[in-house]
Amino acid sequence: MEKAYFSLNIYNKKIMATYIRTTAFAALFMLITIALTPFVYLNSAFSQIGLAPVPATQKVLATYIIDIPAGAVSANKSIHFIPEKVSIPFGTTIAWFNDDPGQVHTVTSGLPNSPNAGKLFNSGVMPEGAFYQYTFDIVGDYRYHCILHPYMAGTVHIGGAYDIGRYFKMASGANHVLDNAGISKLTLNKTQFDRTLFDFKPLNIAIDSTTPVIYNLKISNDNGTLFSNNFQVLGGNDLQVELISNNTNGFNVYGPDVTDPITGAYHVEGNFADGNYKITLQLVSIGSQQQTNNITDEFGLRIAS
Ligand SMILES: [Cu+2]
Repeated sequence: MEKAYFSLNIYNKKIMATYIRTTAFAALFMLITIALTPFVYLNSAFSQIGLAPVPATQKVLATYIIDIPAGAVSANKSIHFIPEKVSIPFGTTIAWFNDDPGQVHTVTSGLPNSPNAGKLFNSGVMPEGAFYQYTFDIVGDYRYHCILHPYMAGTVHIGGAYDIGRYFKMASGANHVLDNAGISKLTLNKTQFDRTLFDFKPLNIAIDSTTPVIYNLKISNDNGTLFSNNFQVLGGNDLQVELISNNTNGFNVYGPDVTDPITGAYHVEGNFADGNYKITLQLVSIGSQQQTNNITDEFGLRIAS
């Protein structure tokens, strides 16, 4: 499994970073193993002290990645988790990666020192290069932090809204809200959340889990098509696309978060004005087979602020 280092130029040295991280972790693991060996035999609980799983040897189910960036250990750093505040549909698995050189961190539910801190999830100590993953199944807002550095904090919003089309189910971190005409519409409030993940699940379409599938996703409004792009996923996985509202000129696409195998979210940045939009999803091809029978669904989306 290989995490893609998208969008942020500081992560461009992907291969080297992976190599260094793997080597450094192997050395660290050996040292800790040697140091703990006498205790492990005395008390097996020591084997659980939080050597978090290593990407190379563990299967990552995660589709959405939150990064603990270099320098996160510093209280002066403005953001300790990237992204710091996310809005995702229920059922989404998040993987947090510790990419802070030489630093250990935790991902722990709740507010620091609150009575329920760590009750829902707690990664334990994560060395650099380790990741922790958790699947959010219940709608709500979740705060989390690092036990070792309580100024490190983030928020996950789990949305329960979904729309079912003829071929696809579209779930999202957004909510259904009544518009002025009293019609319930999936509404993305960009003041509340500057980013929202959409999950497209094919319904009743047989796709082998290892076959690459290409979808076309179009965003349009009354002025016509604003954005159109093809996205590839491995057949067994949903297509996940995050819309990010910022001052980007035009649209900027990056992802997927996880490249091997492709299970990660894609991201579309744009300057979304308030208004009504249409999201059109079309199945383009399964493996080498072009789909000519127009497997397409349209979903409504309102963007508000
Ligand atoms: Cu920390």
